[in-house]
Amino acid sequence: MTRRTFVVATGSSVAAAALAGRAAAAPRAIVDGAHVPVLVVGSGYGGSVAALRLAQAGVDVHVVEMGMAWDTPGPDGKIFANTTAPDYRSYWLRTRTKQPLSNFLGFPIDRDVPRYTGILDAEDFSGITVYQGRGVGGGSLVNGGMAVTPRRENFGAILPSVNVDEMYNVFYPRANAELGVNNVDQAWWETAACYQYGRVGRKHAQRSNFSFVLVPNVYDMAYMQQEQAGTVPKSAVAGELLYGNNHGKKSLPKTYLARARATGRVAITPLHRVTSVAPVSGGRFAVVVEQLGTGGEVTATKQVTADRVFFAAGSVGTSKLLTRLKATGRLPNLNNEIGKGWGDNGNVMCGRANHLWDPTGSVQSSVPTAGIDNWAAGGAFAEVAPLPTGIETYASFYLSITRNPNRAQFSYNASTGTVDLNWQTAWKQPSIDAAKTIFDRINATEGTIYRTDLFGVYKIWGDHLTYHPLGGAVLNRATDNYGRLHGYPGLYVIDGALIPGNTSVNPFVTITALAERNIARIIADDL
Ligand code: FAE
Repeated sequence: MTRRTFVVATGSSVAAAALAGRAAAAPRAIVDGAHVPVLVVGSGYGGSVAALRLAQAGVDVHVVEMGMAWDTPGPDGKIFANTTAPDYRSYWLRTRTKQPLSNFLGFPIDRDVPRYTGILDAEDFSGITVYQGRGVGGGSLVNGGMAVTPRRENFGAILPSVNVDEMYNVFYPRANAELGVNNVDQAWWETAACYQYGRVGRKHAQRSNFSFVLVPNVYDMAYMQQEQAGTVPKSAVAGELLYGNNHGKKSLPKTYLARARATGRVAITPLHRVTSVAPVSGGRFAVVVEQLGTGGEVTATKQVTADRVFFAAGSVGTSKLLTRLKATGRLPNLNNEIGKGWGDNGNVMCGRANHLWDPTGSVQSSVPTAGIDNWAAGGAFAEVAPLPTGIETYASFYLSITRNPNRAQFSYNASTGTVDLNWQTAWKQPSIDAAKTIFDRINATEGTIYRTDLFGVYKIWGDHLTYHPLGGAVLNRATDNYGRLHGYPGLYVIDGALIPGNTSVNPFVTITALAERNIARIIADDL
C-alpha cells in the first residue's frame, strides 16, 4: 500500500468513526471480514506503545490479545488470585500449577487447578520453561514491576546499532515517564517491616563489598506505604503479584493502554489469537484470528485484513508466529534471521539459608526494590526477591540476571506442527557461574549455605526457567534498524523479540524505550 492510500484509508475510517459517534470508543470485538488500518498482535509493552503512538498520530488501531481482559471480579470479589493461593485464574490452560518455586522444605507445592485461560503461562520448551503474562497488558499483569534502565556503558552490548545518546536523552526518559516509574522513599524503606528481607539483603551484600542499589518500580510506592500502615486494601504487602495485583500496580491497562483507549481510536479484542498473516492484493495483509473460550477451545475463526501489522506477541509469541509463517509459505520472503538470537536474559534463581539471628520477616512485600550489582566484575545483577510465604523462612531469595552468551533458535517441526526452541539446560552454567561470584562470597563472609529445598529435592539452582525471554526477531537482522521486517513493507516487530537475548537488567523499560524510538521513526517515515 502506498503512503497516500494508507492515509486515505485511515482518514476514511476516522471519518466513519466520527459519523458513528464513537469518538470515545467503547470496546468492540473484531468481526469477521473487518478491515483495519493497523492490527497489533498482543497487548504487552511493545503493543501498547504502538497503539498509543499510532492513535495519537491519527491512525485507527485494533489490538488483538489472546489472553483475557482481566477487568471482571471472580466469585471472591477479586479480579486476581493471591500468589499463595493459586486457583483457576492463575495459569494459562494448565490442570496443575507450575510454580517457579516448586518446592518448600523439600515438599512439592504445586496443586491441581481447573483448566482456564489464566494469567500466567509457564510455556515448556525442551530445555527451559518460559513464564509469560497472558491478558490485556501482557507481562505487566504478572511481573515484579522492577523498572530498570541499564547502565549507559552496557548499552552498546545490548543494541549495538542504536544511537545511545538518543536512547538516554529521549526514549528512556519518555518510557519511564509514561510507565509511571517511581522510587521507594528510602526513609520509609529503612524501617518498613515488609522490607526487612531487603535490608538483610543489603547487609549481606555490603559486608561482602558488593554494590547494593535501590531500584525503581512501577508499583505505586505511596500506596504501598498506606498498605503497610493498614489504611487501604493490601496487595503487594498481602503477597499479590505473580497472578496479578488487585491494587497498587501501574500495569499497562492503567498507563499506556488507558491513554490509548482515551484517544477513541484504539479497540482491543481479548481472547482472540492471531494464527496467520499473509500478503494479499493491494498491499494489504490477510490475518486469521481465532476466538477462544475460557477452556482454550476455538469458538470461531475470523478472517480480517489490515494495511499494516505490528507483531507484539512477546519474544516467544512473535518468534513462534514468524517462524511458522515463514516455514509454511505464508511469509516466505522473511529472511533467515527469523527465530534466531533468542536468550533468557541470563536468569537464574537461588536461595540462601540465613542464621537464626537474621530473620527476613514473615510479611514480605512481593514487590522487589533492590539489587546487588556485580555486572562489571562478575557478569551478574541479582534482584533481592521476596519469599512471601506468610511465615518466617530465614531465607534470602534472589533472581539473578547474568551475562550468558548462549543463544537458542526457534524452528518449525513439520512432523508435529509445532515451533520448537533448541535451548539446553546445560546452557545455564555460565549464569550459575556468574551468580556464584556474588553468593559464594556472601556465604563465605556470613558462614551460611545455599537453600537446597526450593527447586526440588537437594537442588540449589533454579536453572530451569526464565521470566525474561528476549530475541527471535532481532533488530537490524530480522528487521531493519527500526523493526520493519525484511521482505514485507507494512509488517513490523515492536516487542522483546527485537532484543538479542540480554539487557543486563530487567527488560521492560528497554523494550518500552526501544518501541518508543522505533514507532517515532515509523510514524515519521512510513505514515
Ligand atoms: P509481553 O508483555 O509478553 O506481551 C505479549 C502479549 O501478546 C501477551 O499479552 C500475549 O498473551 C499476547 N500474545 C502472544 N501471542 C499472541 C497471538 N498469537 N495472538 C494474540 N496475542 C498474542 O511482550 N521485567 C522487568 O523489566 N521487571 C520485572 O520486575 C519483571 N518481572 C517479571 C516477573 C515475571 C513473573 C514475568 C513472567 C516477567 C517479568 N518481567 C519483568 C519481564 C517482562 O514482563 C517482559 O519482558 C515483558 O512483558 C515483555 O514485553 P513484550 O511487549 O515483549
